[in-house]
Amino acid sequence: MTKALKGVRILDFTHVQSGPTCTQLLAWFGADVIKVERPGVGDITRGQLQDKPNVDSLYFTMLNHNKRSITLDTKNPKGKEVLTALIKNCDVLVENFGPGVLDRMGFPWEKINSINPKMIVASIKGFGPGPYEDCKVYENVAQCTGGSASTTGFRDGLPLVTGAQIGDSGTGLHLALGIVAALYQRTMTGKGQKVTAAMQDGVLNLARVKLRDQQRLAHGPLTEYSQFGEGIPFGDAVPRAGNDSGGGQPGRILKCKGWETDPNAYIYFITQAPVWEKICDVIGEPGWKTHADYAKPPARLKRLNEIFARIEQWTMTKTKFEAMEILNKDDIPCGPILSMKELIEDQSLRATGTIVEVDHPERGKYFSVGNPIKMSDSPSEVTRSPLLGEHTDEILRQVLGFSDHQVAEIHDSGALDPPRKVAAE
Ligand code: CAO
Repeated sequence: MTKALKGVRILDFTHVQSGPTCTQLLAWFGADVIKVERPGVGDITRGQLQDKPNVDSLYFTMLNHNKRSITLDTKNPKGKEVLTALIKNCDVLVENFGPGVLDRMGFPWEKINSINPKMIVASIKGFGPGPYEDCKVYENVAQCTGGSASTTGFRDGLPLVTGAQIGDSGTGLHLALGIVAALYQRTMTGKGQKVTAAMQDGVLNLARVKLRDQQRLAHGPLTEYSQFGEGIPFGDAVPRAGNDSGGGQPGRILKCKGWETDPNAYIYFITQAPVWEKICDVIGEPGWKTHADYAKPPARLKRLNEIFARIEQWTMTKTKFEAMEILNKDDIPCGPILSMKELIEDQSLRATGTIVEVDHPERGKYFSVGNPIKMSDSPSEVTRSPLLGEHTDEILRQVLGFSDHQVAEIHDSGALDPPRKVAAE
């Protein structure tokens, strides 16, 4: 079976998390992703958060599946020649260097476009044009500057960052979509273009409902927020809403049996209006079906704390899985709080390839998250990440067509060696 992006070649200049997320997705769709890494060092994450000494970290391996690795010192004159050949032979260059790095390397957009007018140059930066455009950015900075942290957490507590990497992986996803759209446009125009995704913009896009609420505030209190029922006035900015549901159907995280010792014995429970009567029956409050204080959603909004406290009395008598089973029979939307331990052991996620076991020559077997996007005609198989420079000679010969003599010249030039070694020679 063929793959959706078969025949597309990516010059992958990405590192850390945001860019590698993007190019890993493209690789899963069948693109040939050539990761260009600094000789001797490679992507810094190879050596970060190592669980086993002297082998590529899970941080690296889990973000760089299905890619090939070439090491190249792009500041070495011969290295620049090889990079030029790569630009000629690839369809897309993806990078998430700090601001100005590609220009300082001697490869601004204009030059790349003159070398290969069909090339799409896709970049992730922390910020778009404006006061912060020159700043380096990591995940949590993006969460803080994109509106997520100010709206996450409890009203009376600190702003919070989330475990989901919405700044890095979220922006990588945005960029991947931009690249695929640019590739499609190129089939009609024949031209490349610049594609940029700023992490602040990506986070703000994911926090869109909070920008919605910011504007609703001008017209009155946000009635679905707990603080409305608690009689606490709203300020001029969207407050943190704890675990309140972000939609029009009130929801909360509630304790389940075992919560005293298990930090994840909780369930998310949504009091969706169409199933309100079923909820009343399940929790043993049939009188609430007709009582004026509870029967209709607007009346319930002022009593959410009381209502959820009563529902919690019921959920505390069940495990989160028992509660899930009972509630789903009645179509009541809910979800157990699943730990990473439970997810990694989940057989249904294994069966769909969302959790995969991968074998690596140096670290052995490990689990990873496979492609979450399933396509009926472009299956994704997850293959291990490359060792540093594993495919250097293969790429020089097979992709760039260099002869034995040229490859020897490139080796002799020091372009494939760590700069430190060159300086010592
Ligand atoms: N050969 C020679 N030099 C290379 C090279 C290669 N193959 N690959 C990289 N380099 C050099 C660059 O040329 C650059 O040198 P100069 O600063 O002298 O021009 C240098 O490596 C450092 O690049 P950098 O600024 O990208 O890396 P950093 O570690 O200082 O910063 C980060 C990291 C992530 C903060 C920064 O890259 C960034 O802001 N990226 C954009 C936003 C982003 O993606 N952030 C998410 C990261 S994941 O949390």
